[in-house]
Amino acid sequence: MSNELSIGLWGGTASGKTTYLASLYISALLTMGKMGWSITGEDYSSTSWLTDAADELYNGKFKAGTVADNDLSFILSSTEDKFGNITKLSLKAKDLPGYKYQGQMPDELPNYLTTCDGLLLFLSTNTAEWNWKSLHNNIDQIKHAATGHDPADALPHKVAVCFMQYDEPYTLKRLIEKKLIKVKPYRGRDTPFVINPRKSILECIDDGEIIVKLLETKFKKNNLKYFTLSSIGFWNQSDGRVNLNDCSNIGLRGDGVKVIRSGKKISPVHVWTPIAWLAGAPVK
Ligand SMILES: Nc1nc2c(ncn2[C@@H]2O[C@H](COP(=O)(O)OP(=O)(O)OP(=O)(O)O)[C@@H](O)[C@H]2O)c(=O)[nH]1
Ligand SMILES: [Mg+2]
Repeated sequence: MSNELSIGLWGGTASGKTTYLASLYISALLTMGKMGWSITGEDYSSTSWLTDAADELYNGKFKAGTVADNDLSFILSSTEDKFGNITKLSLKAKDLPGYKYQGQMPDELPNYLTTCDGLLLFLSTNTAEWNWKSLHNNIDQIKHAATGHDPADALPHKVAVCFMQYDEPYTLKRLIEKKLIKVKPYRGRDTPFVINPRKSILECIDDGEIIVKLLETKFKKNNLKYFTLSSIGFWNQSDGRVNLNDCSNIGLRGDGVKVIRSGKKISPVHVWTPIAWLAGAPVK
């Protein structure tokens, strides 16, 4: 038996959309053979895009900002549970340049977002141009694209609100100051986790308060959940311990290009968790 849902990606410039897709693949490989999820392209071009992006990330590099519209489709499937059920999701991940979500979105975008059952909304301290005003306008367009939807009503979608890149040093420092970080073992290494993702958005994201209020007014409160994610994880010392003063996984190459310090030992944090929640599967 399988349970099929469609999920859409939504986030401004540099919120981490492209890196996230690559990290899903890497994270799935790391848990292969155990209870978990897998991702594969629905067609050859999506598969080859995904393996290229994952290979780049695995080799310690970020892809450049997206310039073309990549219409990608993936199948996400969970491993079989004890009743033989498999959850299958279709991730219609338009990997678009983030500026398309600023100002008035081109018609195809609200049309796509409104047909999804679940949405992954990405927020980060990196997204200067996409702000609460963009969010308000995006939601308005999604409402108007939904056939038969009274614009005065809350939208029916489930939204996983994802605070991306919390590993970023300035963000992590602020989270530590606000006592929102707890270090716990994760896949054999010490990893800093955020205790209260909703509060972390209020504390760290520009206009966090108004963004959270808008979301909680425009969507049904029970259909919203907050997450903190890192597509690249942290830098650990050789014994697997983490030093909170030196755990950023970003390094700079001699020519100034950002690289991932851990290289092939990259370990994305919680990237599948919002998907499990959207799918109605237990969230670990
Ligand atoms: N620290 C940290 N930085 C990240 C992470 N993911 C992405 N970044 C940084 O953010 C930049 C933008 O990430 P992308 O994945 O390209 O963002 P995007 O939303 O696809 O951006 P556009 O394609 O321009 O809309 C990257 O080049 C990295 O510098 C992460 O998990 N942690
Ligand atoms: Mg991109």
